[in-house]
Amino acid sequence: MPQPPSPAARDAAARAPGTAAAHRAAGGTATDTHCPYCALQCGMTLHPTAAAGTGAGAGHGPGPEPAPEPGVSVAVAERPGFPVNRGALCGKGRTAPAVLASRTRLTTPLIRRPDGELAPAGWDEALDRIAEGLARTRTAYGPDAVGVFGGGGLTNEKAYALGKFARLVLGTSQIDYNGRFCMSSAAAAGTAAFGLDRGLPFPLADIPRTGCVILVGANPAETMPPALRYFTELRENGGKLVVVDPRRTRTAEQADLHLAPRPGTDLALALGMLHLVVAEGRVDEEFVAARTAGWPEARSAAMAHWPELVERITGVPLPALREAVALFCDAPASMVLTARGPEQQSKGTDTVGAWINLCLATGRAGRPLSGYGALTGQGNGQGGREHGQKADQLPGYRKLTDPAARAHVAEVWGVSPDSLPGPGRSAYELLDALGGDVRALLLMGSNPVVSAPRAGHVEERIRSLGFLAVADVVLSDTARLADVVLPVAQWAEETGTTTSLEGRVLLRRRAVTPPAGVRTDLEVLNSLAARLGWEKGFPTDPEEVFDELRRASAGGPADYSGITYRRIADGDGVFWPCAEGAAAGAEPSSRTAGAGRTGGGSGTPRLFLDRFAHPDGRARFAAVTHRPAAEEPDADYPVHLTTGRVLAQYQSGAQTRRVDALNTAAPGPFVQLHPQLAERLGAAEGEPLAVTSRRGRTVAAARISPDIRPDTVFMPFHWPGEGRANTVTNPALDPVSRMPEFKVCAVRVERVP
Ligand SMILES: Nc1nc2c(c(=O)[nH]1)N[C@H]1C(S)=C(S)[C@@H](COP(=O)(O)OP(=O)(O)OC[C@H]3O[C@@H](n4cnc5c(=O)[nH]c(N)nc54)[C@H](O)[C@@H]3O)O[C@H]1N2
Ligand SMILES: Nc1nc2c(c(=O)[nH]1)N[C@H]1C(S)=C(S)[C@@H](COP(=O)(O)OP(=O)(O)OC[C@H]3O[C@@H](n4cnc5c(=O)[nH]c(N)nc54)[C@H](O)[C@@H]3O)O[C@H]1N2
Ligand SMILES: [Mo]
Repeated sequence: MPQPPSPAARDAAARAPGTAAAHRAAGGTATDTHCPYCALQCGMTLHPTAAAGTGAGAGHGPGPEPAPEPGVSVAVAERPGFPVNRGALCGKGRTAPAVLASRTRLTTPLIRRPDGELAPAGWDEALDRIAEGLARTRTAYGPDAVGVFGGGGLTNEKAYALGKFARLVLGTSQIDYNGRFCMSSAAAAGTAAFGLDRGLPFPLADIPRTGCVILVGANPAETMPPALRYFTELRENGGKLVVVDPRRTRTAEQADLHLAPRPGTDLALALGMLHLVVAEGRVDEEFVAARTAGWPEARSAAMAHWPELVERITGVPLPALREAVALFCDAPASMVLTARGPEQQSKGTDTVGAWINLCLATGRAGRPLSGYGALTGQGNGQGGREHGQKADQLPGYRKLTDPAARAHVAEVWGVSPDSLPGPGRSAYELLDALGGDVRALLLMGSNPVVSAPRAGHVEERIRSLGFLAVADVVLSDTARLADVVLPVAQWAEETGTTTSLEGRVLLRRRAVTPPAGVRTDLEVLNSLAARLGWEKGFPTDPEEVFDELRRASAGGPADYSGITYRRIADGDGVFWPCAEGAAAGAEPSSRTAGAGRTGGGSGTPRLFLDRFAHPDGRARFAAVTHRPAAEEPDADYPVHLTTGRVLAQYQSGAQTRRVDALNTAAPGPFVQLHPQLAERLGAAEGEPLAVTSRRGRTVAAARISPDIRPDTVFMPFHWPGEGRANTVTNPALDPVSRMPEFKVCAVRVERVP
């Protein structure tokens, strides 16, 4: 029987203008794919619209909503068959096609002219300029004078190619990415405890079936709305939801118990709960003896955290702490899930370690329907941290310092292991070094002028670069500062894989032809590599890149070798690890899918049920003790500032601030503050407030609400300019993960005269 063409082959065909496939891709058929935004990677179906000029009528398929904006060539429709979101989508996902429209897009390369303006240029001239800029810097100052900055929204193929480009073509160690701001503390703690970092070691579908979930510093009602249903179903099934957040969020409103600690005190809170677990005789001694190591040290560290002391540090009343322990321990199975609240702290790794300790001590890990998980953030936040754009990493989640890993990957790349550089700086440290010993930067998939901590300083460092090249889909706030800007294709315009927060590897399919003048990131890397002497090794066909990634990842912790485009094209994705040879078998029972084992049909949905991934199969406790935030309130800066997200905007806003419907829902920055604090300041709703820290001053409208602690203000970080939250945030780094302390610093809040 003839084989159907692979998705990438169909893609290649679709590229040739005038072919039937091109016609179909441009306007003939519906395409099942995934959302461009968060790590949930909701399934959606894209329908061509009349705006594409293809003649496809509006009544095509199930009613797309909302009405597409002018110039938009596809509309989003529900895809109920995809199990993760079962058709549900948030407003960002529904309006994502607006960012495809050429009126919001970059459609030509831009080069900075001698008069200082960015002006349209041809592709060859732009690519030549970048190759020259990078090569000149390398020749004059050495390879480490050239930096590369990537993003967790890039597909696996792009993240892999970018890491390879940095190490091989540029020979630089100076590469890191925005996932350092996102996932690094949970990843570091998960790796230390379990020997493997996959955000969720079980599918979301397990949540409604467990008995109790403690959701720490996570606001899925706004950050992953289609996933909220899993928590609602948990409660409908009689399970309990505990939310730990200094704010009473839309998520906290759903909880059976809401604990509102002072920002930056989760470590004490988790240790206080563990103290109570020991004091109340709730330790699962059998589990601890059989499946863990390091309990005596962790136990004595926790015992130093008396409940009364914890109450004083966190501001959480002791009875509420006791109730949380009871809910967690009385349930037959329970989970702790963290997101950025406890992780984006200068002690995020220890904090996550303490929450994992709670799971291990009570036997709530490595068992069905129990465990610790982190809710990964970006579209490819999981895969983006596995395949080599991180400063210390090679593909397959291998360590750059491990000689065996270097030898394996060097062989796949056809180079000598000695030619691979060592680990480089972490994201903030790299940004901080710009204009110093890192003089040129290639940036792909991030907008640090808005999203980096102490952003005023970062912006100044970026401006001081000798050379900056940015590849983006829009003229982002950072792209505006570049010497050369390249307009690239995005999600619906190209095929690629992402790995969702569940560790599910998914195929995002090309549904439309990119605007004329736009190329893919893979094409950009291919052309730059060729100009810098690497004619081979940087294919532009995503499936070819993925096949190489499979080989590079084979045998590594994140083993993708058994996953193929064909295999994920028509199903619901495959959970890694999935080694070659495991491809054809039936799905293993959840009992037998152990730590390092690989699954059959759908890969390995559940990890650690037999053993953890350390060589001895045991999980490790973390012997951690509480310490204060890097900056505590004082007389000059008496209020805590914490930061985060709102429903209708995404990250630096580069994409969502270009969508009318989303700007109507969330038009600009604000300062959320308690009525008591507002009264003390004499502040009225909507009036501008200045928020000042040791790093700078930002101004945004007062939003007075009883849903926040009186000693804390909250700002979303989605906007540049006067209301940029990151002007004031503290770049204090976690010593292990190098994660900045986005979630707590000390500020002064004042009315603006
Ligand atoms: N709408 C929208 N959705 C998104 C994104 C977006 O930008 N917009 N971004 C995506 C990405 S990359 C990510 S990483 C995720 C993030 O998803 P979340 O982690 O859910 O989002 P945040 O708003 O950053 O933080 C969650 C909560 O932490 C609380 N918090 C603040 N300080 C503390 C603290 O010290 N301790 C505790 N326990 N809680 C604290 C905040 O009040 C906030 O409600 O969202 C993803 N989804
Ligand atoms: N104060 C504060 N700051 C924070 C956080 C916080 O909670 N508080 N959270 C942090 C977290 S968790 C994160 S993840 C970061 C995120 O912050 P950023 O890294 O700035 O994230 P985005 O805004 O998603 O930037 C992605 C950029 O890549 C572009 N892009 C999209 N698709 C593609 C593509 O396929 N190719 C290329 N070349 N470009 C593309 C987009 O247009 C956009 O300009 O912010 C961090 N900053
Ligand atoms: Mo993130």
